[in-house]
Amino acid sequence: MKVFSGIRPSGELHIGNYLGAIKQWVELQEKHECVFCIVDFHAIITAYKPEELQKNILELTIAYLAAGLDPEKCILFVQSEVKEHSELAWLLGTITPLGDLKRMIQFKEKSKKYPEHASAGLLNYPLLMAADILLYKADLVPVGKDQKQHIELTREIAKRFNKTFGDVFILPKALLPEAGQKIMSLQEPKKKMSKTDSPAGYIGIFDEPEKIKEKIMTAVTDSGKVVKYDLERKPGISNLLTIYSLFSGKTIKILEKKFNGKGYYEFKMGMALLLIESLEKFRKKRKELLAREVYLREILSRGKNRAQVIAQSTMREVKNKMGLI
Ligand code: AQP
Repeated sequence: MKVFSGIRPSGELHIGNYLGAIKQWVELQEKHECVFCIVDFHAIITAYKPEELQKNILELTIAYLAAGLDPEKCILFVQSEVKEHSELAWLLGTITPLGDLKRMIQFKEKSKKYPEHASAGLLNYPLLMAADILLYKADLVPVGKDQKQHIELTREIAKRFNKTFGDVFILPKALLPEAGQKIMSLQEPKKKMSKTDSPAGYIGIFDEPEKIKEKIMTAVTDSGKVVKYDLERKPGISNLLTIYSLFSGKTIKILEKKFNGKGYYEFKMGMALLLIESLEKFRKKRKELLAREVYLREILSRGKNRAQVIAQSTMREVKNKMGLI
């Protein structure tokens, strides 16, 4: 199977990105042809600082490697370095009804949250995402739940293209993890954990031990005392239980038993220790990689060359079918 996915270099990678996306990528690279991208063209849709973008790209490269991606087993590259992504996005825009883009939940949410950035770019971003995926003829797209609707739209666009111009594209499927597909904010447990929100709401995969502890101890919970999974009445504790379960490999039922009669303080202390320990290898690897910029740039350059070969070949087929060559 062919696999494609990407993350925006728009801030620190958090445990939601890790549990929802990267953890699956690391497993998939063992068995499938994987292409993983740093989607910088997507990062400039919302507010960003141009002087920080290159640093964020390198930081995300480090995060990919520290979390376990292996450049010998997958292709890693930066989206804007392969121009076929934006070229195909334009072509796909010509066959996509405006209404399909306007009904995307992310467009509605992000244009409400950042009215000053309700740009054509924000509206059109699912077209660029469709191009990212379709260029590599991916069968599977491992993502968190928030991206599911965009993958469904990508399928529709691919279907429409194939029907109008002849078969070129594979119809991709979203691959969501069984648990952890939507990790919630530590401060607002009814909202998804997001890297552009306040840092108290997320745990960065490279956060230092004191920070991890502080964020978990101040995570919003309900006024009760019982450590029990109940999404309706205890969204905060339920979110913490999900995270605890995924990092420890223990089921939520077992954790409820373990903390039966012990209260939130003990539960949170246990969770802080677990996360400090689980994320230690990421912090260690990051420190090593920070001193190896040439090596990182080499990986991205090799990835770009490999990605370009695939992207150019698909674009030739697309242009041929559309009468552009
Ligand atoms: N809270 C989450 N739980 C599970 N999966 C998540 N993902 C994001 N947040 C969660 C998944 O991580 C991948 C990368 O997402 P992205 O950075 O490209 O865009 P995003 O969805 O917009 O991520 P953020 O963290 O919320 O960033 P900002 O604040 O920049 O918007 C995707 O597979 C996503 O599903």
